[in-house]
Amino acid sequence: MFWPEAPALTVEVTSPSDTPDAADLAEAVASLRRMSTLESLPLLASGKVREMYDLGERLLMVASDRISTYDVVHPTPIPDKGKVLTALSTFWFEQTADVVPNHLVSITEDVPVEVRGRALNVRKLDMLPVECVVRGYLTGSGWKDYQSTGAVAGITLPEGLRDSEKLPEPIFTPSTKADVGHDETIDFDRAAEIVGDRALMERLRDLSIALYSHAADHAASRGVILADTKFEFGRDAGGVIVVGDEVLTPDSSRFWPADTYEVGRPQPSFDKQYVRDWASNTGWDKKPPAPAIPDDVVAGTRAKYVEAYERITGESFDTWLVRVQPS
Ligand code: PZK
Repeated sequence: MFWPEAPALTVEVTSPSDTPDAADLAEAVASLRRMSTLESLPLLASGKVREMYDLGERLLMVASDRISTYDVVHPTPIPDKGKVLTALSTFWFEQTADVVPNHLVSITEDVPVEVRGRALNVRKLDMLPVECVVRGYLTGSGWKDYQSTGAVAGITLPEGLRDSEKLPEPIFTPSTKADVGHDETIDFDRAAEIVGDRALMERLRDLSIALYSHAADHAASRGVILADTKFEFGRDAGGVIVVGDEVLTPDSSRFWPADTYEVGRPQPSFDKQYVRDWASNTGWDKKPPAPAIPDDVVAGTRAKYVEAYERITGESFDTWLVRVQPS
């Protein structure tokens, strides 16, 4: 087949047989799509689902369409996932700018056309070495820790709480930033030790709870429960505390539809439930490599991400695409 628009890229295809077949080539193309490589900028860091590039004075954070379930990235992208998460993060940065300053500089300035909509131009910060987690509901590792100890991050909770139950008030449950493997929940004193400044840690806790409460109230008004979320803070050149990373997205938070919420059982995740349910039914053992996702599950999952964005912001996703379009 003649392909006039073929990009000038070299792909090394590893195949079990000597000659790569159509499936090998399809996988190679899918792998290139997942990489979302910007050749023009120095790559500073690459995470499971996003990349960070150097813009000189600033950074470019690029969200890919990669998706992970059970901590393993699937070989199949979810179209527009990176754009939806970037749009949602931007919505919350604008919404909470009066609660705490954030690192967002621009959604268009110095953002290359090929990543428009999925990338943010942000300020360079000195990142603080703890994850700032806030939980309004008892789920995930919080529920596990409560069941075995009656406490989460050193905070003793009332007896008799059930799976997914709303807490009497949001709690701050910081964690370590693990390079590999899972972040580990730590108590406030340990977090203060790691940061080396107790007053600073108290400020991070108060800012985190203020951000969570603001977002949870907004989400509730739109029929969405914000169960928990994770923030990352840094300091700017003047020492001012700034919230960085992505904020209040499905990759950093648990969003539950309010209309099907039921205490006493795990809640279906707004965005990933399709993939999780499908993946469980395939008999996948949740160890790498993750299986490719079929078209109908991809389409259903994409629709859920867009629905989450539109439900939370009250804006159509197309409005975002127009807003970031090169003029
Ligand atoms: C920063 N990460 C996480 C890892 C990614 C992102 N504003 C900032 N200033 C300096 N450093 C960071 C930020 C932010 N946000 C973020 N690590 C450093 C990370 C891997 C890939 F895209």
